[in-house]
Amino acid sequence: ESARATLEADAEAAFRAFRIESPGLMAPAAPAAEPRLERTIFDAHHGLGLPGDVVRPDGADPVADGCVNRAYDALGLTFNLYKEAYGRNSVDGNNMPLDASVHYRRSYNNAFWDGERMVFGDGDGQVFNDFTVAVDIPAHEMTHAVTQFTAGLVYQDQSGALNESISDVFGSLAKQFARRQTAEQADWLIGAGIFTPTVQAQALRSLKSPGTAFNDRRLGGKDPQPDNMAAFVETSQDDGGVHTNSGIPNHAFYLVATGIGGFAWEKAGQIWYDTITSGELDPNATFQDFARATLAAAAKRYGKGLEYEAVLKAWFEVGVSG
Ligand code: ASN
Ligand code: ZN
Repeated sequence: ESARATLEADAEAAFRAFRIESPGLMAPAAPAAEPRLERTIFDAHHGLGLPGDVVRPDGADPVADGCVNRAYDALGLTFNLYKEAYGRNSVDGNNMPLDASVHYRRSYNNAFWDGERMVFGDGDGQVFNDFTVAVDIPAHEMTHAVTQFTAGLVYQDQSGALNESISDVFGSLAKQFARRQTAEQADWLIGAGIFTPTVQAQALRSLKSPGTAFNDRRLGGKDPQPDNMAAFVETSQDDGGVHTNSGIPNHAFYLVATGIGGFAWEKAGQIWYDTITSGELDPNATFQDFARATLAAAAKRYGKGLEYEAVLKAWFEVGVSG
């Protein structure tokens, strides 16, 4: 309880500073322009060159290649989540056209945002299917672009794990938004369906139960994600464990969303969105900095009611306090 009191006191100070330093920052900003969705899907033809050739320009009919159409649809879905839930026009807030390349390299077991575009591998067909089959993966990659244009979280150690977590949070929210599922109904999985049936894996990661998404020798054994600071992984690999320690803020978001209830993209998502767009978060923010910023954002938007309490309780449960 004293740790909780300290976190709350610090959040209180952060909130006061926030109010003083950013008058009106969270008032709904007038959009710079009418929202405009412009998608272009490219085919890298299994090579390294990017972006490759245009295979589906914006407004064109679906093509025979399912990867192309899934990427096209996922970009549209994620654009709509940001626009409809948060009033954001594309990843930069200014209608930046969205490009994605599919069929990058051969048997490539990953997807990424390269600073300009989303890129998807086909998977090796042994362990991984192609990376467009789970809508939360394109949404995760697109959210790296949103983070780049907003909080600018440095992709290393705790700020890197926060960067990763934000991509998982809005990736999962895009899937929930598409399915109109409440926090209770959602599966909270990232990458469900990207593994071939022989792999002992339900997904890449779980926000509901970090550490339980897979257990397969070919994936290095058991899902290594912690759900509490007590199990924080110190490592120099993976930019300081950004895909591992993201389990902690991921689970905090899950607890906030289920604590508040209803559609997670509404209040919980709004609090996280306000946090990354506040201009108050340091690019090298720690989990504790981020926790305080989410509390300040919750208080700013919803006052100190059940939403604020849910945020406070969630960070306490994952061991981020004091
Ligand atoms: N799929 C990974 C990600 O977006 C690629 C990477 O490690 N940057 O997190
Ligand atoms: Zn990522």
